[in-house]
Amino acid sequence: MRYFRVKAPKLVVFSALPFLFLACFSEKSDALRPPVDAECRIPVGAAGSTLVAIRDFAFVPAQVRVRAGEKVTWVNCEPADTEAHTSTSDGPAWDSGSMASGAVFTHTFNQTGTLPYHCEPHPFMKGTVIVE
Ligand SMILES: [Cu+2]
Repeated sequence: MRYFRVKAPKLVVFSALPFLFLACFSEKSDALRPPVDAECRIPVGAAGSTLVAIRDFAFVPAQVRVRAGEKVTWVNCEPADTEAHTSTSDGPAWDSGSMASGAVFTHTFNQTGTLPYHCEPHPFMKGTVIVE
């Protein structure tokens, strides 16, 4: 009988990575699964919010679409030794203030419109909330 080397374990590790990443900010993971890691806890109160992760100096996803009256929650998923971020409207609509690793900020969007925002310390970090 011939012996075949099985490469499956490596494949399993790689195919699991996208799911681990998604689990960080998927609102479906809320309350159903334990936090993925210490830096990125999904807050229980975020159920019903559209979640935006802050990770690798970017807002993920960079654009979200909500209906008027709905909430968006930002979660800082960076490692503990990373500089703080903010979620700051380009206009006066909202400003999270400094968000350290693990911090959570929620804003309710009552007015329709396209609202660009950025991170104060890192202006290259940009995102958009579209309120319909
Ligand atoms: Cu930042």
